[in-house]
Amino acid sequence: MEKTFVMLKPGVLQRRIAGELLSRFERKGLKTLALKLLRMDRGMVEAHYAEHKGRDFYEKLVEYTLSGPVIAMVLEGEGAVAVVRRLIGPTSLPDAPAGTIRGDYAARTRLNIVHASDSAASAEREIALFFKPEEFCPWDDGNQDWF
Ligand code: FUP
Repeated sequence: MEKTFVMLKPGVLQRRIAGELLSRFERKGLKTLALKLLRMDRGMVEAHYAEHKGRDFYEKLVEYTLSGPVIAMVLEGEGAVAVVRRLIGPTSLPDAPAGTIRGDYAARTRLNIVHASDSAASAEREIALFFKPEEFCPWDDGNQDWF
């Protein structure tokens, strides 16, 4: 089964909507395999957003990501990378449809409140940046046929 990485950015805890967002992933049937609250340091943020270094929005993006704790998680499901990207909606806020997380909860691209891996390769890299293997908690819910 495919795994993907999701990060709820600082605005989520600040606005007290972590439960609502986690609920969307659970409702869809994605399985939570690892989850933690953490405060990223600059080195970690720079590693995570390395591809954007030098872009005009980069410093503001780093600043926002450092502005409070984030919630990092690994979700599993069939086609999880693409499924989660559809649930969160497109990067550019004016294009994010109602019903997606970004469409429903964010008004500005820079503050789009959630990150999710955009490919299986990014998922692997991002999971390794945020989690040690022993932080995974595999479990059997007994209802796997439903999902
Ligand atoms: P996504 O994978 O959808 O999070 O999008 P990107 O990796 O392209 O962008 C990472 C973050 O940079 C976004 F969440 C917000 C920020 N960003 C901007 O502020 N302006 C842009 O034009 C593009 C991205």
